[in-house]
Amino acid sequence: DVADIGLIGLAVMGQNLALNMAEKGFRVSVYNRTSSKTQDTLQRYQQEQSHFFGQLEGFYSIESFVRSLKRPRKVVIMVKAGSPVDSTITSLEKYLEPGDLIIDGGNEWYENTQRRSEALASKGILYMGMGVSGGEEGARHGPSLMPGGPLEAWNLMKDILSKIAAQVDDGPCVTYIGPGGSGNYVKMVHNGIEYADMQLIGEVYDILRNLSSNNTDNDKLYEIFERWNRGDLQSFLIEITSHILKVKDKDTLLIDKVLDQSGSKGTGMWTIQEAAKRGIPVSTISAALDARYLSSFKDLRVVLCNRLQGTGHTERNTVVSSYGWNDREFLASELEKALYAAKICCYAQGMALIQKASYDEEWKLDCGEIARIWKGGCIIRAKFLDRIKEAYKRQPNLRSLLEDEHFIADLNKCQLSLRRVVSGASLLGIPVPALASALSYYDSFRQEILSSSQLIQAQRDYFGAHTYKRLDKEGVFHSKWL
Ligand code: NBP
Repeated sequence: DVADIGLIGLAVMGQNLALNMAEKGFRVSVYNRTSSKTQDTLQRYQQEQSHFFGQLEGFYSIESFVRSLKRPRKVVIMVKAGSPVDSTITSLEKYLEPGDLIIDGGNEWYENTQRRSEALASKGILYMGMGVSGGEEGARHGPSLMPGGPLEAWNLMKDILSKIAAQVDDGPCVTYIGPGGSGNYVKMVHNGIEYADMQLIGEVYDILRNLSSNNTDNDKLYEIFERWNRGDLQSFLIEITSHILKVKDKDTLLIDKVLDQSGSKGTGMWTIQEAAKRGIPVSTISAALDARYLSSFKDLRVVLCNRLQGTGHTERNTVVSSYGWNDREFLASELEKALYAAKICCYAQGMALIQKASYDEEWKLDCGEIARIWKGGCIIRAKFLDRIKEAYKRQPNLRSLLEDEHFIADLNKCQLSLRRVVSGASLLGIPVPALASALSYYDSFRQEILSSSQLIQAQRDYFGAHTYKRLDKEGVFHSKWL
């Protein structure tokens, strides 16, 4: 019983996280249901261990794996979310003792974590649900970690997690998120924001691609993303886009040969379901998820592309010249500002959902700290997150990022560009569902009176006697509208 920590599940994430722990000086025991993955992990360990400060040992039975751990035992599970986590817990718990701790690092539905946590608490076993972001690279060299569960469990894990997480200027990308399934919840919303961020970048790329008049323009698109990556949009997703746009396949860009269907694994869908359940508008995240679904209807798109009309050639030239988009420098700067404004709206939606869940579930989450731990390691890491952190520092009870004075100034600077990009793209027939939804989100919050909502409430009262309230006097009213 000498190992500091055990890890079960040696697929992409688990294997890399185990090596990360061994590198940072911990004695790690590993186990996987299929033994070949344990052997693969040990082989990688042999190859990479020369600069490791800790050690890694493989086990082929759960019992010997558990026996190898120091008390209180700490076991990280990195298996597929859902029933594999339940069966792993069942095979583990008979060897554990009160005070031991299990941490599930998968993309788990937060209520599953709460159910497991309650069941294990009755046996004195601590349980955490921890979001891990950053994919394979992050897991190996420093992910963003979002652990939720009992504070006592966090105190046991704090040292290890702080060392294996990504490190940024203001500390490691890990913090105690909060009780219950809050760690999984925050990771879920992180992924929802990631969907929207990717879709927004995809849409501005679509406009640039569409308006590239020749191969030379096209081959140089990466330069625009490289430039953006030195400004306010600096982020991992913009950076990888510039890398993607450099890769050639024979005489064309490889991206032009990629099948135009984007998949999803479920966390985006959960975010939308959760937002709908809690009554929080997340229209940009929703538009991003819909865009992925729509992309899968390839056969229908192939048929309809010749049947549904768009903009003619002459009109197209008129739009391009009237928007000044013949000038690629100007176009790039318009898109940069539009993307920045839309990004603020998209993060405002995600943070609003986290705040609502925190309120409903009494988690007391710290949104500024959450933004901070997303600054490194994870897929949405970006300079921009510092501004979100600062916004919550200025005003911890901010109702919306749109209410922060710095974001108000940014939005006021960029909103016209967003308007021109959305309207120009619409006139050109380029789909921009996420940019358009961000603009509508912005414009809706800008209205003192939402006339559409007045009409909807009147209609509801008309056909269903649902009643309405008035702006000019107190009370509840029902009218004969006919
Ligand atoms: P997968 O999600 O592909 O799961 C594979 C692992 O689950 C293997 O170790 C497999 O064991 C084990 N497993 C399965 Br499947 N059923 C099992 C069962 N009934 N009992 C015990 N073990 C079982 O691995 P991953 O991509 O490394 O992801 C792990 C977790 O991390 C997931 O929840 C994922 O959503 C999350 N995550 C993934 C990423 C990413 O970039 N991949 C990023 C962030 C979070 P076997 O070898 O015996 O089949």
